[in-house]
Amino acid sequence: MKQVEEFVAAAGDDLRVFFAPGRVNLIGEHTDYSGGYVFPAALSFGTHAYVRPRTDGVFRVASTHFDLEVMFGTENLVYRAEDDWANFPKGVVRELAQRGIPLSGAEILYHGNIPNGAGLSSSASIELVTAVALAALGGVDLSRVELVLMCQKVENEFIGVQCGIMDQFAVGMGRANHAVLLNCDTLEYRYAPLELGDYQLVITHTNKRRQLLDSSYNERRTECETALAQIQAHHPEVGSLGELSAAGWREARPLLQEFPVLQRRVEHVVSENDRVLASCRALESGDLAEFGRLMIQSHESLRDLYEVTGQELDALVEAARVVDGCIGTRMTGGGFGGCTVSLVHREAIGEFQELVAARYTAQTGLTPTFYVCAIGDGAQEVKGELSTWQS
Ligand code: GAF
Repeated sequence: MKQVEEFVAAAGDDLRVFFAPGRVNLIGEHTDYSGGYVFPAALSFGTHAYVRPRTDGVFRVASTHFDLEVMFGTENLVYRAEDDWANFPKGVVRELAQRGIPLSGAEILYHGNIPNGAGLSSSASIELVTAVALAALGGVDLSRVELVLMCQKVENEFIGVQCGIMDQFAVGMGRANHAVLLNCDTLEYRYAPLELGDYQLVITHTNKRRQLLDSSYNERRTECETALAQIQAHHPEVGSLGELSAAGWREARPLLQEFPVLQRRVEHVVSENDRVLASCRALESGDLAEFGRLMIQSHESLRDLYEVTGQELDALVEAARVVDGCIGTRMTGGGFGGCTVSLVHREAIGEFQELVAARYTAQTGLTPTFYVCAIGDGAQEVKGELSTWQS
């Protein structure tokens, strides 16, 4: 790509290149901000940041996908709607500056291939690639988990999306060919090898765009907080919804009997949490059929109890379920549009794409996009020969 080549040529020996992936969540949806479990993996595609250090404290950020170019310093940084995607790097610079990290400015060109608004964490990818790059430029040794938490703070406080920790964690901490089982309450985690045998993960994009900021995402979080407060009024020992066992929830459920919507939300969180642990066990024992069944149950719970799917995601899942060779399918990410993830026999992938596209288009008028996924590593500096990563 010409813009990248020109940037690389102009930067010469000063050039540094960083990469942060997108993520796909296998199961454990809308559990992170309730202190539950999630089971995401980093994708092999994501965002590259081509960086040329400056010495005047000024940042100039540009993207190969948008015309917008924004310049800013390290002080008085505020969210501005017209700065669009550049609010992510601005927020990161603001956080780093507040932590006293030396920031001498930089030219940054972003070049990514995560579809925007697809629920594959394009925002966390820009945040992490910026944070990892600027920490490296500043020569500071912030731990990766610190950077992950910092980027979540950017999203919560600068952008205004009350997201949990899952996206930033997967993007910052992912490992090739592994999923991460993360306890979002304690941040304890472990990697589980993604051994899928003859099956592959296929992401299908509804091509219905949505942004968490204008979806009901924040409303769901508030509902969970309200439900927790009601439960805590009688059971102060319950620290988070993620802590509730199925038996604990059966006992607490009558406390919310006047709030059927809240009951449904909690029911989802508690059952989804169990499904994450069961999925991890199924994967580790090679029981992919069980893993697939749990994916489908997860989608049904997100559709009926948590109400974050919508007709496009439901149409994709229904279309996928009837394809021979597809043993599991569900929405992934925040919902309200975005993508599904499906477990498909490698020999059935062509047929899967054909049948799902035909049924989905007939039902919605939209054309889906498919990505057969490879699972990659978390954010990092890219070293080595230009030709291996250039554009
Ligand atoms: C979005 C959020 F950013 C995550 O924190 C998580 O809540 C997810 O939606 C739903 O599981 O991706």
